Amino acid sequence: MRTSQPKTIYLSEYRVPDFLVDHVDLRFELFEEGARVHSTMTMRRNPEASGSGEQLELNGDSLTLESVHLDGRALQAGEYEDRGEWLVVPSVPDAFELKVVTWIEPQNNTRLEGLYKSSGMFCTQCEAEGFRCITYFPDRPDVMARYRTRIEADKAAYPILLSNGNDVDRGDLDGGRHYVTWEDPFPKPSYLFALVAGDLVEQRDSFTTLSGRDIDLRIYIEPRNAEKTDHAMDSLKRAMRWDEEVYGREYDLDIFMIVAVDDFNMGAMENKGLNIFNSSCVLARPESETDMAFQRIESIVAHEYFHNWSGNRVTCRDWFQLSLKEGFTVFRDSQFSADMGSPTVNRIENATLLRTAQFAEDGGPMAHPVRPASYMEISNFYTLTIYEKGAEVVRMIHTLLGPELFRQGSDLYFQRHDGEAVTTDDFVKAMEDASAKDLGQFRLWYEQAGTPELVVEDDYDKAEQVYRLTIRQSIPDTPGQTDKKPQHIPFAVGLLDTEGNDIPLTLAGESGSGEPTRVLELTEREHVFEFTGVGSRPVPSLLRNFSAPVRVNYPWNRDQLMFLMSHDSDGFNRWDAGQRLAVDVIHEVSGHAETEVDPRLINASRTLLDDRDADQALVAKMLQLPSEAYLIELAEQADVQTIHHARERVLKALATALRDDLMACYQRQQPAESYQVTPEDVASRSLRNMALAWLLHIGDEEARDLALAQFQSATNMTDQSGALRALVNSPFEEERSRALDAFYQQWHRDPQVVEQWFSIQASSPVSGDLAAVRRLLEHEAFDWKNPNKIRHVVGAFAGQNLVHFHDQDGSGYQFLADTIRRLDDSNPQIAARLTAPLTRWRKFAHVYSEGMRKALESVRDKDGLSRDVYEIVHKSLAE
Ligand code: B3K
Ligand code: ZN
Repeated sequence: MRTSQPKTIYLSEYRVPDFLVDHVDLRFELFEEGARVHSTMTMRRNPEASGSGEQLELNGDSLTLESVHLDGRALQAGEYEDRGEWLVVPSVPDAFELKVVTWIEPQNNTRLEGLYKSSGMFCTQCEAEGFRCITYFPDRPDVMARYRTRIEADKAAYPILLSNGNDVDRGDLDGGRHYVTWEDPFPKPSYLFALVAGDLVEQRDSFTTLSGRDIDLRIYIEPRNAEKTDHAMDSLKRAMRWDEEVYGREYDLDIFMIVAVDDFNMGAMENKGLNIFNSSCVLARPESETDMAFQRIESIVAHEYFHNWSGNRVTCRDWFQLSLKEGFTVFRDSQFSADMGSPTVNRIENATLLRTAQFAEDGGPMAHPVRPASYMEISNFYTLTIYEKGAEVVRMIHTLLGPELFRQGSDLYFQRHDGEAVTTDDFVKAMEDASAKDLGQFRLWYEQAGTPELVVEDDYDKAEQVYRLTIRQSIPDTPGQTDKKPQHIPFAVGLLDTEGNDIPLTLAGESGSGEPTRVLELTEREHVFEFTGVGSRPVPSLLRNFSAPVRVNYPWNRDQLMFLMSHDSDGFNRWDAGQRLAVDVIHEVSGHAETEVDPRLINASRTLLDDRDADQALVAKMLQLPSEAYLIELAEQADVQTIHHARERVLKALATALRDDLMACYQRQQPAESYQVTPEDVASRSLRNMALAWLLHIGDEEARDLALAQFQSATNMTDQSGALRALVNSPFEEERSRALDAFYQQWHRDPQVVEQWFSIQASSPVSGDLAAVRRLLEHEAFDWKNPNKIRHVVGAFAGQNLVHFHDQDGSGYQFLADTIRRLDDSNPQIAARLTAPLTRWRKFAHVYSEGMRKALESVRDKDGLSRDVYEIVHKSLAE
C-alpha cells in the first residue's frame, strides 16, 4: 500500500524506450491456487535511444518473482534487483533473451486488472497498465512485440483456452490437464494482450471480406447466455462491412472472437482478435434487454471492432495520446450508428452527453486537454474529454475537409503508420498532408482545455438588405491554463426567412446565390460576417448539427424559438430550440410558485404530440425536457432542490394539460408484431412509454391500469421495464411494490435484468431515498465485488437521483464517501469513478458545496489511499 504522494508523469518527459522486445513467448500454468507465468522475451537495445545507461528496467505490480534467466543462465542474487514496481537487471548485452517466471493469484485479484477470475473463468484486462500485473515487462504502448502464448489448465474445468491470434497447437497433458498455443502474427503493445480460460459455449458465424477472405467469428458465453448473442453477431458483421465500405479497412486475422464476462471495470476491451466485453455491453434478447441496451451493444461492438485499425494496427506512442485511438474510434462508431439508425437522433444524443457531462468535466477541477500534458494515474483519463470531445475534434476535421479529403487523410494515416505507435499530431499531419488544409491553429483543440463560448450578436439593415453576425469567442481558464488563444471553430449557420425557409447565404463580396447552410471558420477573437441580399430580418439558426463542441449565447426570444422548432431545416437545431424554450420556461418558474407555466411551451408540445407526419424519432426526443444534470450545468451556483422542483412543476403542468393527447398517443403507439430495433419502432416504444410515465407521474388512474396491463403482457423489456419505471415513479405505492416484487421473481436468475431492477429503484426521485438505497445494498442480489451492481445502485443514486443524492443534510454525500473508502482497497478504478459526482462541489450553492467538500475530505483522509482516488480528491480540493 502506498504511503507517499503519487508522482506526476509529464508528456514533456517522454523518452523513447531503451530496449525493444521483438518476440514474447508466454506460458501460463493455471491452477485454482494461482498461476505461474513463464515469459521469454527476445530483446535488443533500441538504436534510437539516447543510450541513457546499461541497465534494463521492467515494470511489475503485485508479482512474486520466481526466477530470472539471461541468455539461458540463471541470474543470482545481486545480478538483478526486484524493486517491486521494477525489475532491474544492471548489465545486459545489446541483444539477448530474458526469461522471467512469476507467480500471481488471479483468484484474489479484486482490482480486475491483469489476470483475474470472473464467475469461475480466468480473464484479463491489460489496458492501460494491467500487463505488469501478469509479468515483468516494458509495459508501455510504444514497445510492440509478437506474442506466442501457451495456456495450460485443467481440461474439465477450463475446456476453452483463448488468446490473441490463431490457435496453432493443442494437446493433452498429465493429470487431466490440456494446453492450447496461440500465435499472433501482428506486433502489438502489451495492453492488447488477452487470455481467457473457462467452461464456455461458443456461437459461430462467418464473414467474407470484400477481398474474399473468410473470417471465422465466435462469441463465447456462459451456457445460460446462449440465447443472447444474435444481436452482437449481427452488429459485428454490419460493423465489418461498414468499415470496409466507408474506410476501406478489412479485418486481418482469420478469427475474430468476443468473450462476455460478468465482472468488468468498464464496457469492453479491444484486445487483438479477442475482444472481452462486459456482459451488459454484448448480450441481449428482446425479452430481457431494452432498446437502449440493443443500441448500446451495436455501437460498442462496432467501437471495439473499429479499434482493430484505429488503435491496434496504429496505436498510441504513450498514454497522453489516448485520444488518438479513442477520439477517432468514437467518431467512427458514431458515424456507423448514424448510418444504421437516425442521424439526427444520433447527433442529439452525442450533443446531450457532451453538453451535460463533458462540459461539466471541462469546467471542473479535473479539466484537461484532449491531449493531456500530465497525469498521476492514467486510469483516471479515460474521460468524456478524451473520448467524446476527442471525437468532436475529429468530427470538426471531417467538417473542415469534407468527406472525400477526410477519407484520403485517413487512408494516408493508416498507410503511413501501420504497425507504429504514434501521436495525435501524426494524425493531424496526415489529414493536413492529404488535404493541403492548414490545421496549425486547429491543433489548439488538442492542447487547450475548457469549453469555448461564442457570444453572437446581429443586426439587420433593411435599406441595404444586409444581415450582420458578430461572433466573439473566449475560452474559460482551467486548472493550470489561463489566457487561452482563440481556436479554429467550424461554425455552421443558416438563416430562416419569415416563411421559415432557408435563405441562400451569400457573404459580402461573393457573387451568385449560395448554400442554405454555411460553415463559417472562426479563427479570431471576433469576426463580423455580412450576408447580402437578405430581404427581411431573418431568424438565425446557429451551430447547425452541433458543428463544434462549444456553447452558443444568442438572445432568441420564445416566439423565435417556437418558429425554429417548427421550421428549421436542421433537425438538430429544431430539437435545440425546443430545449432552449423549455430551459427558459423552467428558469422562469424556478423559485416562483405563483408564475404559471408558459402556455406556449404546452402548445408547442401538443403540436409535437399530435403531429403524426413528423419524424417520430425526432418528436420523441423533442418532447423530453432538459435533464436536471443539464440544468445544473447551465446554472452559476446550482440549487439542486429548486431546479428539481421547477422542472417537476413544468413536467406536471405539461402532463396535466396534455392528458388527453398523451392518452391518445399511448393508444396510437401499439406494439409492433415482431420486435425490431429500427428508428421507427424505437421511437414508437419511446413515445408510448413516455406518455405512460408522464400520466403516472400525475397519478392518473386510467394510466395506472394501462401500466399494470402493459407490465403483465409486455413481450419485450423496453415495454416491461417502461411500465415498471412509470409505476415506481408514481404515487401508487402498493402497485409499485407489487410490480417490483413480481419483476424480481420473474427475472432473479438473470443478472443483467437484476441490474435494471436495481437502477430503476436507486434512480427514482419518488421512492429512491437514501434509506431505500441502503436496503438495496443489503439485498441478496447485491455484490460488492461486481462493478455492474455497484454502478447500478450507488452510481445510479449519485449520478441520476439528484434530488435525493443532494439532500441538504449531506447524508447522500457522506454515503458516497463511505462507499468510495470501502471500495478503494478492493477496486480503486471503480472507487475513483464513483468520486466524479463530488468533484464539482464548487459549482453548487453553499448549502450543498459544504457537505460535498466535507465528503471529499473524509475520502482524502483515508489511510493508504489508492493513486486513482488520491489524484481526483486532491485535484478537486486544490485551491
Ligand atoms: N480501450 C478500452 C478502455 C480501457 C480502459 C482502461 N481503464 C475500451 C475502449 O475504449 O474501447
Ligand atoms: Zn475505445
